[in-house]
Amino acid sequence: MSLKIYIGGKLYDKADAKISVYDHGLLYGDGVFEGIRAYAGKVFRMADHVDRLYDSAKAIHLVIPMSKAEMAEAINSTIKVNNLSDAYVRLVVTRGAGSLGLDPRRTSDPQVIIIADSISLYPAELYETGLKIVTAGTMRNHPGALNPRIKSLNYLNNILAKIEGTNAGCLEALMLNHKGEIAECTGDNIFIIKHGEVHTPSIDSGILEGITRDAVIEIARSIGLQVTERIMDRHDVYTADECFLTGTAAEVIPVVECDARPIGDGTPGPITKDLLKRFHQIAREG
Ligand code: PXG
Repeated sequence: MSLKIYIGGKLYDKADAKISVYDHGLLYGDGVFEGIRAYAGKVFRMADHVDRLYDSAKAIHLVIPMSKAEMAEAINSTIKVNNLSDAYVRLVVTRGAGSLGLDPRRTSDPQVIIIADSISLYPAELYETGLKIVTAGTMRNHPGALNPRIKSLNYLNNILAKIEGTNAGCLEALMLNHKGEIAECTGDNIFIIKHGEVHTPSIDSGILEGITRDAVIEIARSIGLQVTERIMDRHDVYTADECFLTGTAAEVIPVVECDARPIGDGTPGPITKDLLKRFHQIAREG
């Protein structure tokens, strides 16, 4: 059976799921998105994802043509109609089709697209052995240009950073903000462990406020770990005892090397492994 894609309230076979080439989402990257997971048929942190989507839309003056409750219902029914239980949902809201020219007033009919499928970001063995990362020269968006808290359809600088990483033989790249401080990786937030405490860049480091990041902070605090959100620099990563990344697609993945320096003893650390295990448990329990 072909995958069914939701567009504007209707379901289409994957091959027939199309939007206009005049859509400003395509012409200008004018739109917002979310990446959401479902475990055992239940969406993980649905309300947080829907809230962030509407916040991103508001920030770009985009009115989503349905309520949050209707959006949550559309996400659930798209997963269900495809008979998926563990799923990755890619939700996109575009500005809609219009005439050529930047002005959003030339568009009408924002498109809500929901793809329920699966995703595998990194090879499974890297969850055991850990990722190597390098710092990219391409920096994260300047908050005064496009605030990184907006999950917009403009991911080109993250894509350029990702290419820098893969060109250097690493599957992920570390992005700095315009001040040279640690921001995040191209689609994941970053954490380090030092002396048994957890540290992660604060929101004002110019990052996306990751929902997996929030979940991991809660899990860490619930087991008595000290978690500090702060300004961090590369020295903090190089000298960390442990490091890991979080994201909806990546979940929790250890990092064992940064810029050719082994992190800790160069293998995934015990706190990272524990948090990874607990995250999987909590995600599956709902
Ligand atoms: N930072 C950035 C820049 C992201 O895009 C995260 C952190 C992690 O946030 P969450 O809320 O997922 O814990 C993201 C997540 C996709 C896709 O194609 C989306 C992301 C990452 C990778 C792929 O759907 N966004």
